[in-house]
Amino acid sequence: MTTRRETQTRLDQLLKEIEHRNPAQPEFHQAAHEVLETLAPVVAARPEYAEPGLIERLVEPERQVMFRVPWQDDQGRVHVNRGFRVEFNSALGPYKGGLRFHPSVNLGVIKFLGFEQIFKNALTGLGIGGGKGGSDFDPHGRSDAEVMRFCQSFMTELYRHIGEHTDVPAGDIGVGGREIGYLFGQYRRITNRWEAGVLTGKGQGWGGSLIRPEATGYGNVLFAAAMLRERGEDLEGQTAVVSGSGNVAIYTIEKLAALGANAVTCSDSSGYVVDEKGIDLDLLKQIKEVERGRVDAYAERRGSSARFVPGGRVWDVPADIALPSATQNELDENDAATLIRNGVKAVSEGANMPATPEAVHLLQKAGVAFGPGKAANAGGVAVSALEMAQNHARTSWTAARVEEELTHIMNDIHTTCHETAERYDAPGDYVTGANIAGFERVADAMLAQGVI
Ligand code: NDP
Ligand code: 2IT
Repeated sequence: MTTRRETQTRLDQLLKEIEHRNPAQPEFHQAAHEVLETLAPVVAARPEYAEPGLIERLVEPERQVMFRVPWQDDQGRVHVNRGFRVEFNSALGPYKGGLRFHPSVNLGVIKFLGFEQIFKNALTGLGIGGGKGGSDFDPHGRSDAEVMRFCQSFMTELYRHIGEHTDVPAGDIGVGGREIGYLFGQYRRITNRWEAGVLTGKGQGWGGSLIRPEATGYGNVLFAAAMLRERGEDLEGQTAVVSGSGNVAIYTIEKLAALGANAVTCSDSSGYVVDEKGIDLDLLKQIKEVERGRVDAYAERRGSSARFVPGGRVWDVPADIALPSATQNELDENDAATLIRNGVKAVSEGANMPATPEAVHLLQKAGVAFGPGKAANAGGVAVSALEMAQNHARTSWTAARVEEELTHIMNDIHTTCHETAERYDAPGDYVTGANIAGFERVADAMLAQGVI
């Protein structure tokens, strides 16, 4: 029998090969490290997982598509962006995962997100594989017409790679209801099909699921609540710091308030707002969802309880719980030390990989409950899969039904991660629990389906 130490040596060797074979993709290396450094206990315990080639197949996308996206701005100038879709793993179902439009997007970023998505989607217990896509297009400051032309050009290539049984994109940073609408319209025009299940996050009048916009933020708060419950606490009366002010952050703040907690911050790439009375959600939604403005406008209009801190990070504000909901690597070791010094009890990742590996280790060492993104933010993709189910049945469920399903799914994910961590001698370590539980489900399906 192979020992854990021998197995870890083999995984470390594989990590070196991954770095060598995928140069200049630091985010992908980071995501692969974070998973592979927790798998030794399960690979050592179950010989079938040590089968040559299994993990090597898991870290290699099934297919990667890169394409040119030319479009014209309102002055008639031509711009050329780069489009991506990484179809990582379809052992459990059609590739499923969002599209990100942000200037920082490159192949390594999309691969990190696609790799995370495999395990996240497995944890939901639903039949969805892992994929991700996007573009280095920056929607900030672009008119609706420019965004529409970009989306149409993007879909003019993407349509040939996706489909309700093949690959089902959704939103992520820079892609919300407006963009999904333009993308869906172009897909329908090119294919001449009403194929509702080809994209999720659609508008509610034309195939979108109720609670999909809320699902990621709501789900993350439910996951944080489950971690606190495990320690005999709840959210009532807790102060929370939330980063970001987009889809995930807004509905995180909404659910915190519904469960009796108070979010006192939000942010964007210009800086953060701290509001000692708690974030006024109607004002934030008006500025971000309607006006597409910046968070300093919130502080200007809110009055004396709020101030804007240019360039700063929300983690400096004392709080009981922290919910990073903006982007990768936004919470580093220094931020973790500040949170710990201020007595934080739980950190739950609404964004994908927002905490650096050093921050995660520090938080766990200090006994802070830490919910990794692939478990904590799985509510979004889970409700996307419920949207696919509704589309397939040509029906739509009530908000109450979708929210009840979401609550079950988040509680199940929490229990699965918690129990799996205990089974592999890592009690309370949700990172290990999430990675191993997600891995087991995907690896079992891959083994059953042969070497493909
Ligand atoms: P949005 O585009 O709606 O909002 C993103 C927010 O994060 C904005 O406030 C944005 O500020 C800020 N942000 C983005 N990039 C940076 C950066 N490089 N530096 C500082 N701030 C930044 O995206 P979402 O809310 O949908 O996504 C947020 C996170 O949640 C991402 O990590 C995403 O992958 C993850 N996620 C999203 C899901 C979903 O269903 N939407 C599901 C699961 C995870 P600014 O406008 O200034 O750029
Ligand atoms: O990171 C994610 O899980 C998402 N952006 C949502 C993906 C989806 O298909 O709903």
